[in-house]
Amino acid sequence: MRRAVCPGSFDPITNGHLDIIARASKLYDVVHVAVMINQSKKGLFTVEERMALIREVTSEYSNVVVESHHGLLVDFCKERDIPAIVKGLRAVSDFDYELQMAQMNNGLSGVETLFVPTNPTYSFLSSSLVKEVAAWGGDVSHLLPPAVHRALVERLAEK
Ligand code: COD
Repeated sequence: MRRAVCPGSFDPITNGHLDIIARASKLYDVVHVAVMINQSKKGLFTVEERMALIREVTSEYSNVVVESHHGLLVDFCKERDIPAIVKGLRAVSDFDYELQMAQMNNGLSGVETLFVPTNPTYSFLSSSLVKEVAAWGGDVSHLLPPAVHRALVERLAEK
């Protein structure tokens, strides 16, 4: 079984994330989507809500498994015998930090990181920008799966 992980905060999952997960699902037998828990960063959605949204929008990909992890990504990989991390690269600005993480993770455990160039339609897209624009009433419906857009609008209305 060829396994890979797509890690992230996914607060919430965007069309950019989904594009990378869908492409990874064609390359690997099993793709683990890992919602990494960062207790010092309070998200707009709880980890359970993020996982439920990811499950909903990836339901058509039968080889995608959604999980969460508190701790190092390399430990998540070791526990599941995952040799590869798949990351999307949006722009040169992503590269510096992504390269540092890839080298650190490889040095810690030998896990490899594979970079997939983002679909140009989503090269400017991040969860934080989407939340900021939506919070000010901007239309982000074309940047999110419909279920995620609904959840975002509802969550912002509660605030
Ligand atoms: N197009 C393509 N890909 C995208 C897009 C887009 N528009 N947006 C995001 N992505 C991809 C990128 O590969 C990105 O890395 C990934 O999706 C996740 O994005 P986010 O924003 O949800 O998550 P981040 O950047 O906050 O995730 C960082 C991690 C949680 C992966 C990282 O901090 C981590 O591995 N933490 C675990 C603790 C650990 O092991 N630390 C040591 C690291 S060396």
